[in-house]
Amino acid sequence: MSNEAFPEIPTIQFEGADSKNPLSFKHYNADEMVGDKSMKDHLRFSMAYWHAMRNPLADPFGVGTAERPWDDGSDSVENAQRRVWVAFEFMQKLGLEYYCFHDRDVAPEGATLEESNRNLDAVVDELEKAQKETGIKLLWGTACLFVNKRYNQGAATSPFADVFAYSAAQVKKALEVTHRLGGEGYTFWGGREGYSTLWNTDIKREVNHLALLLKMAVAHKKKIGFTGDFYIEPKPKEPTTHQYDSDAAACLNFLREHDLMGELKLNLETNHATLAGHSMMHEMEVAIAADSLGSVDANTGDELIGWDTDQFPTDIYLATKMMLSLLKSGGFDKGGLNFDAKVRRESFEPVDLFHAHIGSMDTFARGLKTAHAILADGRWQDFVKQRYSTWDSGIGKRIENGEVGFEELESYTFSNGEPSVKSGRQEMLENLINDFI
Ligand code: XLS
Ligand code: NI
Ligand code: NI
Repeated sequence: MSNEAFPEIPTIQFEGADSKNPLSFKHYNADEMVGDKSMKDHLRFSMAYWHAMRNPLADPFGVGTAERPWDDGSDSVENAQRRVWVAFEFMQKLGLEYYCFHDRDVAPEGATLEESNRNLDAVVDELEKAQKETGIKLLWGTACLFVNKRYNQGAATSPFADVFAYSAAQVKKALEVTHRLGGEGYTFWGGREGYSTLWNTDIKREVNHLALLLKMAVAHKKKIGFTGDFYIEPKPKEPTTHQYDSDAAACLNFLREHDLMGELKLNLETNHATLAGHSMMHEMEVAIAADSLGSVDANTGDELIGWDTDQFPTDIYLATKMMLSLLKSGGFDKGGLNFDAKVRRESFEPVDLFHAHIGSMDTFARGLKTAHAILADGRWQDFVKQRYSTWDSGIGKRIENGEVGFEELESYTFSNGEPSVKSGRQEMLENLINDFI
């Protein structure tokens, strides 16, 4: 079945920075070593099935524009099964080794849960075959708990107990197929877990229900022997006015409050950080500080448009910052860089899907190489280390060790006098980073 969807597009090759061929990699050279790992093992790129294969490219003002000649436009299982082979041809041609999906992206929802499960199984059969044939793996799976009308007031946080039950049943199945496909992770994005108005909302109850669903999922994970990581994906708003998983710090607080730390890590998305009023590096550093960075949804927003525009990331400075945080933390374990991004409504031809992924893969390859060079140089980390060096001995060490309290610090200060404070050197550091870009 392969070679049918993109007959004119060859396997994308690395041709180097001087190439003028738009269908080539200029910087991403999968097997090139950066430090002790190849580029592909550092970056672990993944295709987001819902965007690459299912997004019709509609916006609030206009219908979908996407031309997808392999798709017959129907909601049939056969169409969904055919699409699997298109997805794998696409990933193979780009050298993408992972993909992510929601249950309802890959298979049509039926009239009953039983029918939906049967549809899903029929498509998962194909996914399993295609994975075996190509070696492409599942980075993470998830359940779509936000498109169907039943979820209009939330899934786990719906005021209606039967909707919670339905969500649990849907997550159970999605987790089982993720396990069957050897998925390395499972993501919980709280699609509509939030509120549109406080006039009708009991926050305490809703948030408790969300924790209950996650606890059931953790129990089921253990029961079926799924060893992948669980992720929670922060997003502050959209579609609801306020989403409970609003940012990395809110998610960590939620996990701690409900005894779920260690059971779930974070899947951070760049555009969601922007919507939360944070930089992506901030979100990554917050997650890393709590030992909870799991995976990344790599995309970008539009600074001038206030919604989740899910654009392909092409900002080299941003990619460099992300790679600095990632490398410093030791890199991905089971996570990866999932392109949770869609081509613009104006970019409606199949080849645009290639341009988009090529550009982002090259962007992160550059970010990776630059971040590696900064770390290898060492001046940046040395500066930060030096900045905190008063904590490594003397009074600083005694404070960190919990050996002293107010009394001792008062008498210490009486004899020590005015502390010596040094410049933060922000501009010097900004220049230092720029020297590598
Ligand atoms: C939407 C989210 C979604 C999750 C998976 O904004 O980013 O795509 O990644 O449910
Ligand atoms: Ni996402
Ligand atoms: Ni998003």
